[in-house]
Amino acid sequence: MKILILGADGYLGWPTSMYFSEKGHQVIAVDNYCKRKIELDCDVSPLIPVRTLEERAKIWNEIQSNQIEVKIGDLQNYRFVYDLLEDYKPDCIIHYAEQPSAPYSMRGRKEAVFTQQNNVIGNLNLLFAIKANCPQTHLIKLGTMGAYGTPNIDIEEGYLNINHNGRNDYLPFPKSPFSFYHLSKCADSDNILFACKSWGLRATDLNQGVVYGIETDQTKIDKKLNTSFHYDAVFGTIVNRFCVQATNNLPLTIYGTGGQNRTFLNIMDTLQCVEIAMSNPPEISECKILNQFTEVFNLMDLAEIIQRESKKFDLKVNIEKISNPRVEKEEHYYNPKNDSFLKLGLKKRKLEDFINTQINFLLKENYQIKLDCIKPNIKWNKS
Ligand code: USQ
Repeated sequence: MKILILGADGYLGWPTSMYFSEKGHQVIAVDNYCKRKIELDCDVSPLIPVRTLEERAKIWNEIQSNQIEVKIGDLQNYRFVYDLLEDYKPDCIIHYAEQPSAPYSMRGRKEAVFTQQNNVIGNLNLLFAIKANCPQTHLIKLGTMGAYGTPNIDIEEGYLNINHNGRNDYLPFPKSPFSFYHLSKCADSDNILFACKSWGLRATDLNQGVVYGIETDQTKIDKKLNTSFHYDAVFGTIVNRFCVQATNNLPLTIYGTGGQNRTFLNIMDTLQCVEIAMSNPPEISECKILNQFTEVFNLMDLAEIIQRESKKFDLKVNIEKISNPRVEKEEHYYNPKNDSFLKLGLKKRKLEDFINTQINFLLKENYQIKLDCIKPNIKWNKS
């Protein structure tokens, strides 16, 4: 299959590129390097230095017969997107090419505008380019579980049966996101659904939970093929941050009470889910919406698991509740469904079985961390 991977320089994009290349697919890896610019702007950097996409593809291509091709360009430049799709006419497009940090999007006006412009306009250009050049292609788009927020009802997969004033309908699930970043994903989802209905495109929108993990089978082939792993308060997600904190004699930073519940999955299960989605394409005009996660954790329970696992390495780890920089419910009902992936054969990795591998990796490599980027300095509510 000819697969275009957008956002291929990122935490998920690069492992996805190698994963499908190793399976014999033709992979075209695309990125605009915007995350690297934001890293400079925020003075944060991945734990392990990351070679450019071109350099990593060159290393990969020297050891693998199936080559990854790289294109550098911005989805906001519609000519670039149109030319790309006209030249390659891919069978499948995996779209990760978005500013992924909720805190960055809440840093101020400039960052909120950048996030929404980059994400929403980039996605819209892509939809128009698909319509013009390859309307049959299967668009797989990375969305977020955060689009739903934390409603006081069960979270279905994308849609909800509603009975209102004696009438029924099956409608998109109400969205109640946590940040301008999550809002950009909601706008993307609406645009994709509309494009499928109106133009007969086909798409799978993956509402993904919080991803953790530092290695995949392909990054293990050569250290120079590592992915972009963050532990800072801008790009680092909670499990990855906690593991770095635990292995550096720092307390685990719980924002608020720790009563928040979130969905989680291992980075290797992201690859598994995307592959399952690719093997089960939607019909013409259909927009499938799947909830992509394997486990649900309360944040305090999560911290305690990491504390317990760290003890096995003789690490004494404290848990510190700090003032929550975000505006979010700290105690709430949470029952999201993920039946679709389970029915399609997803084999779940459990965080508890895996987390010691990540702690062990971090202890062994003993990378230098920057202490000043651990504490969150972006506040949702500045007053
Ligand atoms: N949190 C802490 N301590 C920390 C960091 C985070 O208590 O040191 C809390 C946050 O307040 C939040 C939860 O952990 O309640 C998750 O935060 P996160 O930073 O791990 O993840 P989030 O900002 O929600 O965003 C991440 C990815 C984003 C993806 C999203 C999926 O950065 O790209 O869309 O996870 S989800 O969370 O399901 O919306």
